[in-house]
Amino acid sequence: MSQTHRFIPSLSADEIAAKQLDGLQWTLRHAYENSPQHRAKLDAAGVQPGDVRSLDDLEKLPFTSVEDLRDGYPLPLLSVPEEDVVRIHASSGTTGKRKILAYTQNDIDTWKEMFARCYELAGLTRLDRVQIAVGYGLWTAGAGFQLGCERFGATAVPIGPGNLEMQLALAEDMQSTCLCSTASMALLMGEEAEKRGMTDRLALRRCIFGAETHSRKMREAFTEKLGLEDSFDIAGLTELYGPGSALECSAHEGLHYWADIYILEIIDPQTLKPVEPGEVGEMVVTTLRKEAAPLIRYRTRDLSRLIPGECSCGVTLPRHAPIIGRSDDMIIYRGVNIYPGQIADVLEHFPRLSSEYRIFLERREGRDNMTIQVERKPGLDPAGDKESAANFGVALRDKLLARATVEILDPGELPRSFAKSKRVVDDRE
Ligand code: DLL
Repeated sequence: MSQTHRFIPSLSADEIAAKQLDGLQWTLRHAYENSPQHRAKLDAAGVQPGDVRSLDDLEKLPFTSVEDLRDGYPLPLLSVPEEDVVRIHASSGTTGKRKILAYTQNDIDTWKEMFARCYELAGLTRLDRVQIAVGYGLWTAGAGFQLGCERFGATAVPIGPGNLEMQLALAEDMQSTCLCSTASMALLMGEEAEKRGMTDRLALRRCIFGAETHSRKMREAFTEKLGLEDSFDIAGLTELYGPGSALECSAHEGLHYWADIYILEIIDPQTLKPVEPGEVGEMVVTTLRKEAAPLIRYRTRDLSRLIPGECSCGVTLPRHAPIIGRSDDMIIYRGVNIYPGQIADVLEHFPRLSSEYRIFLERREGRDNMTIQVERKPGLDPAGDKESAANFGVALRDKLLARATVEILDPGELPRSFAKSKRVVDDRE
C-alpha cells in the first residue's frame, strides 16, 4: 500500500541502518570534540568515537541520565559555541527540577520536519485549521505544534491551554478541524462542549493528543463529546526536541517513530541490557543529528515496547507501542509495585464509571493506606454506587494484589487539568 508522502520518507531497513550508523558516528565525534561533559563520560567508559564501527557497538556506549542533565544545569550537554544557540526550552517539570535544553537553528529545523511528518501521518491537508491548545513558552509543546503546522502548511489557530470559553468560541467560529492538546485538555473541552450542547456546531474531526498517558476510555469519551472521526497519540520529550518524536497512524497499531533522526533502544532497567524484541522496557534514545545538546543513550524512564513487523498503513518507519508510564511513576504500596495506569486498566471494565481517577496514599498508625477516587458517569443513579465500589475494589485487589478503599464521586468532581493530569497524591512521610 504505497503512498506518496511529502514529508515522511520511505526508507528500507538497510537505508535506515546506514543513516543510523552515519548519524551515530557523527554524534560521537561532535559530542566528544565539543562537550566537556560528553567527553568526560566517554573517557570514563574507555570509549573513543572511532571505536564505533557498527550499530552493534552502540551497546559499548555509556548511558546518559537525567542526573547528567542536572549536573550540566542550566545548559547541559552543550556541544556548540553559545553564539550558535538560538533558543532554549524546558520540560514541564512534573518530576523534579526543570530540564533545560538548548537548540541551534538546525535543531529547530529538524524538529520542524519531524513535526510536519506527524501532521501528514494524521491525514491532515493544508486546508485543515489546527487549534493548538497546549502551553506556549518555556514548554516545547506550543512551539512544536506551531512550527510543524506552519512547515506542513495548514492554518494554526494558536490559543494555548485552558480558557474553555475562548477555545469553544474559536473552534466554532473558525470551524477548526483538528485539536492539538493533552488528553486531559481534550476531555475537558469535550465535557464543556457537551454541557453547552455545542458538539454539533463544531467542525473538529481529528485530535492529536499527547504529553501524558491516556486510557481507551478517556479517548472514547473525548472522541464522542467532540464529535471526532479519529484521534492520534503523539509522543515527545524536551530532551529529544519536544513533541513529535512519534505519532500513531490511522491503523492504530502503535506509533511510528523517526528512526532516521534518532535510535530507540528498549532496555531492561535492572540489567541495562536490551529486552527481547517486543518486550516492555525503558526507552533509551540516541540522536543522529542533534547539535546543541546531542543525546547518547539517554534513559528517558518511559516504558514501552517495540512493535515488530510492517504496519498495514504502508509507512516503513518502525513503531513503538503507546507509552504505558514512567518508571518513576511506580508506587510501592505495602510491598507491591503499582503503576497508575493499572488503575485505568481496571476502570475499562466498569461502564458505570468514567475515565478519571485519583490515588491517595497516606500512612495511618504505621500502615500505608490507599484510597482510589473515581467518578460515576453522568446521568446514572447514585444508588448503584455502593455495589460499583465493592466490585471495583475486588477487581483492583485481583489486579494489583493490594487492597484499596474506593470512593465514588459525582461526575466532574475530580480535578481536571488543562495540561498533564496529576493522578497520584502521596502523603506518606
Ligand atoms: O510532554 C512534550 C509533548 C508535548 C509531547 C505535547 C506530546 C504532546 P516533557 O514536558 O519534556 O515534554 O515531558 C516528556 O511526557 O518523557 C513522557 O513521560 C510523557 N509523554 C509525552 N508524550 C506522551 C504520550 C512533553 N504520548 C514526558 N504518552 C515523556 C504518554 C507521554 N506519555
